[in-house]
Amino acid sequence: MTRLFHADALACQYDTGAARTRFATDGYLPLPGLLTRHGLATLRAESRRLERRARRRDFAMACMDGSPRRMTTLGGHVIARESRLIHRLYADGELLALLAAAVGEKPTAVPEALERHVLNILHRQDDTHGAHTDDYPYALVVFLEAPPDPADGGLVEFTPHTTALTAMTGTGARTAHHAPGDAYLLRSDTTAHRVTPLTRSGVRRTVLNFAYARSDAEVRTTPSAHELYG
Ligand SMILES: O=C(O)CCC(=O)C(=O)O
Ligand SMILES: [Fe+2]
Repeated sequence: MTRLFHADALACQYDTGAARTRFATDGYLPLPGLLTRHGLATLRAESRRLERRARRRDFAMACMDGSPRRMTTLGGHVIARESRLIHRLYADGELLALLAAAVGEKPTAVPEALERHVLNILHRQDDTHGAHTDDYPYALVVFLEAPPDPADGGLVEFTPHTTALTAMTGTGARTAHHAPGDAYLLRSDTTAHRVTPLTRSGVRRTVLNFAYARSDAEVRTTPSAHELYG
């Protein structure tokens, strides 16, 4: 199989120790250009095909301080049935090795299919994935489409080492812009995060989010994933 991603993306861009320190400090580690050109084209085509099964969501999530969800989503249970490609990529040995090098332990698959690998599409003005924390500790977010201009919104905003969603409006919040083919790794259970609203129509932001667990950790799941992907 032609490669979908650069297995050496971490090693090429970081000293491993520095990457781990940065991830531990910031709760966020950018992986620019993780996908190969072939990988981006293939996964884009796959997401276009899957989008027909996706559902429009427009609600306030009660368990996350009523933060808004205005987006189109497809849950991991459907993707597991419909996309062998994404199902395989999620469990790819080289991808897991890259993640292990960044976080300092081998991430394990999330037990629940629904939360494992999801597709999030922002495609209308004001679309946003409001403030939250994830149930599981590690999220690899892979960009298939993104507005080229940061002024168009769709930025990931995050506050390290806090689960308080009110912190998102404080001075500790940081934003990052990514291009298609980029990815980032997030310590998603202890880093409050959101995606800023699209400021105009005619732009799209599509990501795959791969969630991973820690082998030893107990997880208290929230209703959030079922509300957004069920
Ligand atoms: O789209 C993003 O950048 C973040 C996605 C996310 O936070 C999630 O799916 O839980
Ligand atoms: Fe998240």
